[in-house]
Amino acid sequence: METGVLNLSNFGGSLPVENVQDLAAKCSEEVPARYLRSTCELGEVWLGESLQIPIIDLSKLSGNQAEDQHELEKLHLACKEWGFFQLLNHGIPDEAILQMKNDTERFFKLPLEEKKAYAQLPNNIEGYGQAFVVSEDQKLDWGDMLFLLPQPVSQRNLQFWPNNPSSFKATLERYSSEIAGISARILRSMAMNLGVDPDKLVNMFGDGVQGIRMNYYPPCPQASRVMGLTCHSDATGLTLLVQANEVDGLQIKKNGNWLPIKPFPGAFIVNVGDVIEIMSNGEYRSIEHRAVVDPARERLSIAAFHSPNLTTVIGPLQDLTTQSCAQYRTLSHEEYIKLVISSKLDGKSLLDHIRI
Ligand SMILES: O=C(O)CCC(=O)C(=O)O
Repeated sequence: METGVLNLSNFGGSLPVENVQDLAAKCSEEVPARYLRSTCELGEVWLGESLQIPIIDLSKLSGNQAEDQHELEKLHLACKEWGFFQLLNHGIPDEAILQMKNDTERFFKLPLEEKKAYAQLPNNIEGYGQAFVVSEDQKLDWGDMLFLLPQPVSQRNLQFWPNNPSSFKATLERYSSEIAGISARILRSMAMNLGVDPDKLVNMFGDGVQGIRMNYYPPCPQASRVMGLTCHSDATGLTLLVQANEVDGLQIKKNGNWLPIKPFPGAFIVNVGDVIEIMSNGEYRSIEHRAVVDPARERLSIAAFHSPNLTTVIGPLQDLTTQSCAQYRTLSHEEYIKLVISSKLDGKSLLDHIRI
């Protein structure tokens, strides 16, 4: 590895906790108290069907035609007012997505001992296990995950990439590169909308960090009292998520309530992360979201997180702070990653440390 380049392997990890898939197989009625949440934390869920996140057609985002201008405006509003949208006509072949879903599902179906061969190591965020457990008394999420860092390619830790299913490595490699391509196209449109050089964000995110988190949420006998993934905003720049099976569970915070998201077949759910909120100097919003679980069916999702390359500092873009004051501090990428890894998931609390 080149000298002077940050090594993503040693930034710290999560405290080890019980495997939830295994625990779920043993719990037929009551789950341990550490998983149960207060009514206040569970909040109110929006039951109407009328409100849904915007839909963006990527094939219309080149910005060259009049109809593209309309789609760019829709994207701008989606990023400002929702921080979330569904992305259609993205051009990734269905079969690449299906293969990724299938291989993920097959990995989680392996016996625990086999999955443990890819377990997270102390002080490392990659591998099979849980994330964001930073204290012994913190509430726990009803889910396991396999987290990998496919990019930058020079920093891949193939020891955490499953050998079973045998197609997994090739599938992830293809998925990772297809998704990074889509992410770059969205970033270009976002830069145009923010009024900065169209290549600005693409250059910052070029050869950047891509993390892929495969989430497995087992069914839970007390589903309405636990959380699959605690309410959080993404500490990264841009996330593209797919549900790997037919079970819904993603909810986003809207007007103080939780809004369930119904994914369109073939769409990616895209969201603005904290890094884009910071770089846009608060114009775009990274929105709190969470995953709930089902009483009878397992749920799987695959989230692909994109962050700038490791030489990029994290702060408001200079072009956006000539007319108005910077609303966030500028941090080195190293400082930023350390802050993220040492924090538990807690809504938007990370941004509160950085907001001026
Ligand atoms: O499972 C989901 O739908 C949400 C996943 C998520 O928010 C994450 O992995 O950060």
